[in-house]
Amino acid sequence: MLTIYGFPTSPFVRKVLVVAEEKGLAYELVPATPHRPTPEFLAVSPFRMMPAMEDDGFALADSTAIAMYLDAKHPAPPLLPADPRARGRAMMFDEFADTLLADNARAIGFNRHIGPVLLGVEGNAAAADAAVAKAGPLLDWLEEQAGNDWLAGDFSLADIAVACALRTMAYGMDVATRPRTAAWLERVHARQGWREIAKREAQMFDAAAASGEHRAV
Ligand SMILES: N[C@@H](CCC(=O)N[C@@H](CS)C(=O)NCC(=O)O)C(=O)O
Repeated sequence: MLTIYGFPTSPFVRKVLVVAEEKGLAYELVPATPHRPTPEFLAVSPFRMMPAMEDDGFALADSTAIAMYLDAKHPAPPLLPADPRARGRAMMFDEFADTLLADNARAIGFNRHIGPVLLGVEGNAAAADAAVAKAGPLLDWLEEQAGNDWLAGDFSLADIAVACALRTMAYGMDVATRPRTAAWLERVHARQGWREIAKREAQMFDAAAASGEHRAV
């Protein structure tokens, strides 16, 4: 049985959850936070980061590593295009999402919404504003890349990773102001797997914010 540890407001956890949904996998999501780690979480997350997973005794951390593991174990539908150029681009988008985009997304989403509402900590408005300024050119580049279909050939890890980083950014700003990006995001958001995770994320966010359960940061 596949167990995924983390909280879906993280772009990396969300990415793994959407991958699992796209592949139609049965899995259990165990809410976990690196700030109040349980022994079970520490046992599978050597770097104290989310996401981490355990699958029939096999533990793995890092969203891209987990995505690649799941893709190798459950090849259909494929997460990566077969065409060499499209595959290279898919991995480039995944890296772009996980580094440049996610760094700014977290600064924006956390300081403007997730921190104050979910964790009860005051957001750093200046840090969020600085991240918005840095995100501008990244979003301009994404707008140039977005066409009438998916980012790298067929629907792939590229679309999942970038949309997941943008979802975190969207907690603190409108990410759909550029027309081609907005249309592409709508296509991603219409997919069944995305809808399932978005619904669960909203429920978990609201429940955690209401209970104060995660306020130990
Ligand atoms: N490269 C990792 C990044 C994971 C990561 O940075 N996760 C954050 C949450 S969004 C985390 O667990 N941070 C805990 C910490 O920095 O203490 C991945 O793709 O999974």
